[in-house]
Amino acid sequence: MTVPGGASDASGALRLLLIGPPGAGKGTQAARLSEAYGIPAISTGDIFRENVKNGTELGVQAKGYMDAGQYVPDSLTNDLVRDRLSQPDVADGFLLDGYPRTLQQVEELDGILGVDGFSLDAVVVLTADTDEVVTRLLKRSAEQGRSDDTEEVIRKRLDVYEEQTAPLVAVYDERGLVVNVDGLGDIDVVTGRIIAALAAR
Ligand code: B4P
Repeated sequence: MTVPGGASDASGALRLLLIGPPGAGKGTQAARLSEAYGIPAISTGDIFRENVKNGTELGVQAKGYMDAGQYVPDSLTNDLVRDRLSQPDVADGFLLDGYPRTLQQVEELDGILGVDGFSLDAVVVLTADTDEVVTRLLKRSAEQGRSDDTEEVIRKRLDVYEEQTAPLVAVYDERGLVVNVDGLGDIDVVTGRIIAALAAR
């Protein structure tokens, strides 16, 4: 499915990125957008957590970084995305949630897509202020007990985001791909904002 009146390539495939600080609502919105557009949502964070849960070699390697609020090394992350994007279900498009997060990952993704002559249609940047995201993540911590949702680790993750991921917005903005969306407010309202912003492109 394509965005009515909006971005997608000649084949109708829609390739989106979702960028935002921890707690901005990436995972929450990715699930809804996946359903709305009929494309798989691929969350590197979810894939890492699944590997940690199953005690795989990748999970063992990733866990220490995640628990400290650090990014998992590019080499591990890039390999898993390269593998995931080789699966047949991405033929009609995909939504990458939480990847790329570093400039090196941007280059890697360019390379992965470039081999097939594919390009991105839009990069949705979800914004939310620090107080709000800390509140959300502490609430999630109380509900789900995620090991990286302690206040100290949340603050570290926010610093890492500012340092390593925020600069990606300028890179994609230069390519004319960025769609800024306010992530504050009711979850359905935020979904509506994203869909409207993509349709307006
Ligand atoms: P992620 O899983 O991506 O975790 P996150 O940034 O916290 O976002 P998440 O999607 O879970 O939360 P959301 O904002 O939706 O990454 C976890 C870790 O994995 C990273 O720290 C890193 O170590 C590693 N990793 C992942 N990708 C990597 C990469 N590319 N390179 C290197 N390392 C990588 O939601 C947060 C909470 O807010 C939820 O409880 C939700 O219910 C709530 N919420 C959402 N929207 C709301 C709204 N509108 N109002 C109120 N609450 C809302």
